[in-house]
This record gives sequence, structure tokens and C-alpha cells, in this order.
Amino acid sequence: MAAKPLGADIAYDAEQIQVLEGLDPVRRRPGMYIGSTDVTGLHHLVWEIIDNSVDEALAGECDRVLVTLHEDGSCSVVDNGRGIPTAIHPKERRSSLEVVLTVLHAGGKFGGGGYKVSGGLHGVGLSVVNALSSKLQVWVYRDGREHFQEYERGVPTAPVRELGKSANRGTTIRFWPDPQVFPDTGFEREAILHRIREMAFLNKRLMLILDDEKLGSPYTFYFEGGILSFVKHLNHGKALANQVPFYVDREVDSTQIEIALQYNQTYVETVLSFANNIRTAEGGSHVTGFRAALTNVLNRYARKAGWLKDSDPNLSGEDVREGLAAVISVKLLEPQFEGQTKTKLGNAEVQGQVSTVLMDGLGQYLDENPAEGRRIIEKSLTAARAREAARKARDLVQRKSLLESSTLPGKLADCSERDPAKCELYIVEGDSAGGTAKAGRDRRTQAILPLRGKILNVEKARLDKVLTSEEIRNLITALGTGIGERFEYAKLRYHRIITMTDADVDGSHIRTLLLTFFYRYFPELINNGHVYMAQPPLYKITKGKQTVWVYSDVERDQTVKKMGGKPEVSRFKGLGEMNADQLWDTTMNPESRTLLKVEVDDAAAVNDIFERLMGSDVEPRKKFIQAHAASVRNLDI
Ligand code: 0RA
Repeated sequence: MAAKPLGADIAYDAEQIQVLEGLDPVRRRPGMYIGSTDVTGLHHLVWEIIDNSVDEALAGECDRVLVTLHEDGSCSVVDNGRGIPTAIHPKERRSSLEVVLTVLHAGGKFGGGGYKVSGGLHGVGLSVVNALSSKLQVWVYRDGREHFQEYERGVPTAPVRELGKSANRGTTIRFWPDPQVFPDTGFEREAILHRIREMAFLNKRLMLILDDEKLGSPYTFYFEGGILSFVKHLNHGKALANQVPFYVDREVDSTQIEIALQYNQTYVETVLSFANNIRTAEGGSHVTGFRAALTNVLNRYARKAGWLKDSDPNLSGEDVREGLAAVISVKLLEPQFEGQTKTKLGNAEVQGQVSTVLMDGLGQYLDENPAEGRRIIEKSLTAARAREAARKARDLVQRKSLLESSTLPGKLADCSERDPAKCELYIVEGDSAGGTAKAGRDRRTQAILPLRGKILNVEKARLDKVLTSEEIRNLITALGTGIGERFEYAKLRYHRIITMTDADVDGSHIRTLLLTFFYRYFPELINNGHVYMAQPPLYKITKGKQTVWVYSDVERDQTVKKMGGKPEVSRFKGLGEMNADQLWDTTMNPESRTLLKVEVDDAAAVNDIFERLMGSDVEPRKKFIQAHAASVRNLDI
């Protein structure tokens, strides 16, 4: 190392102590800044940097972002934007680059203006990424030069250095997440792929690349069509109602509004909304404006064309959204995020802006594409008739007091406890396993409902058909909540609803059907964390009279070693293999069991998965179920 003037070093050290103190709160309470230190929190570091690069794209200054997952566990993000400013910061009297990377809430951007992802939901700032990385390196290409700085846990190891001339422009940030902060520092390729694909859809003509060094070739995403391509992607593999998708891209009072929609021949609504590239899972003003305008335009069109008579009631919002795949993306200067998870757009003015854009645009589309218009209206009219039929069927069923009665189904072995918070409902595959579970359970708090055979595939049927299934009616009665418009969360009889199925392909399929059913008809139960999957063991290991059940390959190998000799190892096939005591010990005892909580946070991903699982193509489905038995993201509890 070259000798430096002593004075300069002392001044520099003093600054570094300040930096350390500045970022100290982040290292003390990372959860406050990135939500958690699990994989979700870990990925926030990646999103933060990508968001900053995409901001450059939004400013029209960048058209390429490369994310690399390096073999050494670090991640780098390269963009060809303007580069983080490097001039001496007038107030801080050091490089602006260092200020951006070491001062909490310095944001990156000096002064307002422009649409920003990073100002929004995840906008914690690059200094947070830096604070939570054991090492971070940044290269800036700007003003014909290459600049570099390195940090350890947020503290610069030296001042910004000029490495020489360069004709490039842009920023490269490489970071090593700190194992002192994150118990697991492994990035998930699928999660990153999903987000950069989404970013590519949301920012047309921006190229995003993911290079996982463990793999041969990188993934490149680039869409000329933007969210038009997104909607085609959502409908991939589905039969369509309108062949020509609708698309509009307009700016109203400096709000950019982009909407794409296309109907498919399913009964499911998939409307994804975004504000400044952030997924607004709780909706908000843009979604409200979209829904109002869609219902309005289609009713006016149906009446004008005579498909709705004067005496006919209007098509309802639900009718015009059956089979709808749509993406709404707005970009605004000062987005306000509200709601429980801060994913609801609050800006009131956006409602009218979106309405206007959709009314004008869709009105014009229908005039120009009358055949498509006809197909859309026919689909909505069919939905309206089916909804009426479903209402009658439900009333009939409810009048027969099958769903809301106090008479519980005969097959349900209920528990004695009456406080729902203490009660669990085990949904068990097959009468025989049901019998074992009944014998093994804690009858005070655990109820057992055996399901015979395969339950109906609710992806392929409307509610009226779904309600013809006795198994499903039993389940709804046991839950106590009713269904559809009459759903009452407060009447839920069990706070834990646990699917317990065999570990084979059939079992996985039944579990997926059940989870699909909950996802479609009881989303509140999933969102409030009431739905779980039991985790039976994977292997049975026997030696003489001794039997041990294990839950993973690692545990299997350890146990075999511990037992010595040559114990017999067999794959656990079905619940029927165990007697009541064994089932209790391995799978049902709250003291020792593992439950996976079912969580769904991404409608697009879930749709994709359900489509593959429920499609008519059987072979890929089997393979897929085997590979991803838990079709939804799940959490150990
Ligand atoms: C501050 C100001 C400007 C750009 C950036 C930060 C910036 C940050 C990141 C993070 C990753 N890539 C980035 N690219 C740019 C504006 C610069 C200007 O006005 O010239």
C-alpha cells in the first residue's frame, strides 16, 4: 500500500466513524429497513439497486441493466445510466458517491422531478444495501472517467479513487450480503428472474439480463410491447375470447397511464396493477378507475348494439371481469402508497385519469373491432346468466341448509373445544387415513374431515357446479363461513385448516386442488394465515423393532449412520402406512410437528402455476407437481 499523508488519514478516519454511526441503526434493526432478514429481506437489497437503475431508464438515460449472480455469492448490477455523481458534495465535503452510499436517506437523487421506482415502496436507499453487506464495490463511469470505491459493512475502506479514463457511462454495484445479518445469504434465481421479467414488461424497450454464473447462458428480457406483452404472457396457453388485445398508453396531467387487456375463456379474473413499477396488490385509485370505466363502457356498448334490452339489468362488474386478464400500470410524480401493506395507491386524482383513458381507448377499440366487441359482450352475458344460476343453486343449497346449518356433516369428527382460535381442522385424503387420524388426534382441539376421492377441479367450473360436489359442501359446512357473497369470516370455526395428504403424485394433486379451492373461494383464509399443509415424514427407517421417521435426506443419512449396521430405509408412501400413534407423533402433535403455512403474494405467479397444474396436459402436470409439490410459497412455522 502506498504511504499517505498522515493528516489526510486522520481526517478520513474521523469521517468514517461518523459513517459507522450513521448506518448503525440499519445494522441494529435491519427489519425496520428491509422488513425482515429472511430471503424476502435479502432480495430487497437486489430490488433496491435494480430500482435505482430502472429510475435511470425512467429518466430516459439508461436502456440496459445486467444482474449477475456470482459464483462467490455476491450479486452485481450494471447499468448504462448517467452514473452516480462523483463531484465533491458541497455540504458533506466528500464525494457525492460516498454520500449516496453511506448516508441514510440521502436517497440517490438530489432534487425532485421525474418518475421514480426507488422513491416509492422499497425506497430505502443504497446506503441500506451497503450497511447490510460485508463488502460492497461500486464503479462509476462518468465524465470520461472510471471511479471506484469499496466498503465493508457500510464503511469505506478508502476515499473514492479514479481508476483512469473510460468512454463508458453508468454504474456497477457489486455486493456481498452480510452473513452476520442474513442467516441465509443465498439468492433465489427464480425470484430475481420473476422481478426482472416484470420490470421488462413494465418498461418497454428496457433490456434486463440475469446472468447466473452457475448456469451456462444468461436470461434476457426485452419487450417492445410492454404490458401488451405482459397480458399475452398471462394468457399464454389459454383459449381467448378477443384475439386482438386492447392496449392504450397515454399521459394525462403528467400521469403516465398504460393499460392492456384481453379476455380468455376461463372464469378467473387476473388484474395486475402497478404504480411506478411497484405492484399494488391492494389496488387503489387506478384500479377503481379501471373497474368503473370497464363496466361503464361495456354496458353502454352492449345497449347501443342491442345485446342488452331496455328491460335487462346492467352487466355487473363481476360479469365484465370474468376471464379478464389485464395489466394497469401508472407512473406518477408523487405516488402515495397506503393500506395495510402499503401496496394501495392513494392518489385520488388518478381514478378519473385512468377512467378517462380507458373509456376513450376502449370505446375506440370496440368501434374499430366490432367482432371482438361482440365476443367480449357475449362472454359477459354468459357470465351474468351463470351468476344468476349460481345464485339460485346457492339459495337452493342454503335453503336446504346444507351450507349454513348447525348440522355438521356426518363425516366430520369434530373437536370438543368451541373457541375457534384453539381449533384445527385436518382435511385428510381418504376414509382410511381419516380413520387413523381420528384415532390418533387430540380430540379436544383437532377435528378430522376425510375427503373421498378427488375433489372437483374448481379452475374448470363455476360456483354452481362446484356446489354440486358433496365433498365440497361438507368442507364449507365444516368451515362454518358460508361461501361467495354470503361468506362471513367471523363464523370461521377453525383458525388452522390443515391439509394432510399422501406424499405421492395423487396426494399432491389433491392438495393442489384443495389449495386452489381456498385460493379462489376463500382468499381471506389464506391471507389471514389460516391455511396450512401438514408435513408427513419422507422416510421410514427400521432396524429390528426400532422404527424412525425422518423428514429430509440429510436426516435420513444421519439416522442411518447413528443406527449403524444396515437399517432398512423405505420411502414413506402414504398416511395409511402409519398407525394412529405414529401419525400423531410424526405429523399431528403440535409439540413436534412441522406445518407449512400457505402464503400467496403474487397473483401472476400463482396463475401461471395453476394453469400448468390444471391444464389438460397430464404429463407435464405430473412432472411439475412432483418438482413443486408446494405450489405456493410457504414458510416454516
Ligand atoms: C444520484 C443522482 C443521479 C443518478 C443516480 C444517483 C444514480 C444512482 C444509481 C444506482 C444505480 N444506478 C444508478 N444510476 C444513477 C442523477 C445524475 C445526474 O443528474 O447526472
